[in-house]
Amino acid sequence: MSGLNRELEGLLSFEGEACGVDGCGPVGGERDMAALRDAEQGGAAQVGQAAAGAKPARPILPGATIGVLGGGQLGRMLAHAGSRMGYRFVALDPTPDAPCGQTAEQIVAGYADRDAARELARRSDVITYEFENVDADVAAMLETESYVPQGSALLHTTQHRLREKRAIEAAGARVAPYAEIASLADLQEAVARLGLPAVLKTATGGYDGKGQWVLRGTDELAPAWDEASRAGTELVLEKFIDFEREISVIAARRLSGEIRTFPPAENIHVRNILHLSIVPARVPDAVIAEAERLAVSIAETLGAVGLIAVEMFVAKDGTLYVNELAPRPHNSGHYTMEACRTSQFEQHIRAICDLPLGDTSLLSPVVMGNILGEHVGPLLDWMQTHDAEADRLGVAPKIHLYGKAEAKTGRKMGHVNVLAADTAAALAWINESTIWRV
Ligand code: AIR
Repeated sequence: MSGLNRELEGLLSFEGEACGVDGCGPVGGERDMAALRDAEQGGAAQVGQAAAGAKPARPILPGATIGVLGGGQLGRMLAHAGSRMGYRFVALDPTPDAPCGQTAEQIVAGYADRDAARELARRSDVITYEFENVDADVAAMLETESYVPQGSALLHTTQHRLREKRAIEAAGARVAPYAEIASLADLQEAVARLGLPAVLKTATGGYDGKGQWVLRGTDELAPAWDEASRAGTELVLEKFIDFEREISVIAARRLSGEIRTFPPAENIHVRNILHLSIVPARVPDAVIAEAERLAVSIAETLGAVGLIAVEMFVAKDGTLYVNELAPRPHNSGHYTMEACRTSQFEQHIRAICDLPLGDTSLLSPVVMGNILGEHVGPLLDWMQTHDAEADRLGVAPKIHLYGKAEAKTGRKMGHVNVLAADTAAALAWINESTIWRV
């Protein structure tokens, strides 16, 4: 091994965010080292300017710039994890001073702006996305003109519920019975066949409960059709699964095929928005093992690179139904930031840069609680007081805020990871807390 490689090996030898990575991260002159390394490898990768159409030599090493389509909280937390490892970040997002733009460089432009996307490519060695609603055509253009290891095919699949369901079924997993809806007559026929309650969803564009109508009575069909058909996208009706629990598994896959999964999270939603993720999930070990097996099968079948989050319903008899997929860091994986040896954000960087994946072991039981717009005021009040209840229960609440300017009701503004000796203590603290009373 050359002296240079030994030095690079040293730069990469840390494991996860729990190792005091702050002390390891951004190392001066990484760009020079990367350039030197490229010279050693025959100059295949041009750090800072991925040549059009050329695939940079893998792996992508610290000193390189990671371009992110989307500049929200997921991009921000990716940039936090990646900059500790020595990467630079540039995000493309239409909102000035976006959450990721506060910790990385930002190009302020719409997702469909091809010139801006080309500028992102010019400034990046590798491109990723943090939001599935980024423009798929732009992602496809970037895939041919620069380096997008995740590819645009998975984005194309997961941007559309019907395509996504077919892909899940092809991976050998179950989905809730569903029907494609193109008219009120289709809706009436599907409801007669699948029964009520059922959920009408837009095939594209929805997240956090947006673009969904729960149907409980036949009198609700026509009004829901009226509203949903105005969304200008195809619609899908899903049979409502009477589930016992909702869980999710996040898997990471590298181009080389290496896959690791994070411990499944049990998710509790309020008004269709994730409220809590409880880890370990309170389901039998056999369900955990099956959920992890399905996530691996889906990641493999879809040829995912980077993270893929798999949301599932656990029916009363233990059967798992896959609800939806997200080819990016996921809200239900925020618990990994303090509670796992490697966070989902570091793992995504490792996967897209083709570095060995990190250990995903759980360090502590944890409950993640989302901070929505309405919770920010109570959270800020709580932060200024000594919390005797946290001491009594032996819990450590860790605060994450995303730097969003507007605290609208229902908007994700941050989260709290409550570390505890067991999830019951963390849940007891959350129930007692004044933060989530509204
Ligand atoms: N996001 C992406 N898919 C689902 C979610 N929650 C994150 C991304 C995106 C941000 O939410 O980080 O950029 C958008 O948040 P908002 O509050 O501006 O809608």
